[in-house]
Amino acid sequence: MPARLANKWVLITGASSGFGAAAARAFAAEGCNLILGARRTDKLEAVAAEARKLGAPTAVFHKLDVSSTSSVNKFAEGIPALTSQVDVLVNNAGGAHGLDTVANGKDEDWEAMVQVNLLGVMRVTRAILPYMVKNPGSYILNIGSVAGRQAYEGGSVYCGVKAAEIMITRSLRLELNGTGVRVGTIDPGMAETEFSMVRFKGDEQRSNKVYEGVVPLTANDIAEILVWCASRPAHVCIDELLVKCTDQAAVHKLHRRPVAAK
Ligand code: NDP
Ligand code: 8X3
Repeated sequence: MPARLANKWVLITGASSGFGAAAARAFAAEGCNLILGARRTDKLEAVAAEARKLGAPTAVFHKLDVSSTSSVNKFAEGIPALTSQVDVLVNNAGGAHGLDTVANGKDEDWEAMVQVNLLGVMRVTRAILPYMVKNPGSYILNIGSVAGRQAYEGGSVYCGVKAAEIMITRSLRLELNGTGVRVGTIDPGMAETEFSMVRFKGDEQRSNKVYEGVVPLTANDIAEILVWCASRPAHVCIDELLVKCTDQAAVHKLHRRPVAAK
């Protein structure tokens, strides 16, 4: 029997766009309470309002910068006023900055990717774990990437931090064995979100090229998978899932249809 999600408490980082916002809507439709974090609070406010309309009994949001320990700790300090337990933590905040080769890489891009994708997951997990360990059946769902499983040119640091995310997930599962807390990584391939606009620093043309002629994953595809994982019975842990669009057989092997001339 699938677990009932109604009234569970779900905390999502990076809930202002893409997978995180779609996950907020999907968990809201299941009747979950939501705690949402990201830096853009105007976007979070809109996602939280939508979530309430979709059925979330509670949907609160707070500014969160996962690259700052004090921001993460302040975010977590707000939890006891809402609930004594977190049932699902979606460590989703992240992204790529640039697509430069190692030879041309920029310190600020490398540092941002390590801070958000690697240290961010560590900081948030450390801060939220006390609300999960007394709660068998709770689930930490980390968002990895196909990039953590396959290297590509210009992806050195992003591939590296997403590979680290897989190892963090595996270590944490070992550390939490016996507590009943589940830990999994969902590793998507190409999905059309704000990801490429962030990677290419607002260059819309370059960003659109990434998805040209293919049918990529959508944020909703990943949100549905997160809800499915969380709704498995407490004795079932989805450890690792690699999810790609059908047009993407491998990072470099994409089936692109001809695009009509404009
Ligand atoms: P988006 O750019 O749409 O979403 C990224 C989210 O992360 C935003 O909500 C952003 O919020 C948040 N974020 C970024 N930096 C920080 C920070 N320092 N503190 C808090 N929140 C932050 O992209 P996606 O939805 O695609 O990305 C979500 C996750 O999925 C990322 O971890 C990404 O690496 C991963 N991924 C994406 C794939 C894709 O092709 N789209 C494929 C595989 C994995 P804000 O800017 O408001 O802080
Ligand atoms: C995002 C997918 O292939 O652009 O994590 O790195 S990819």
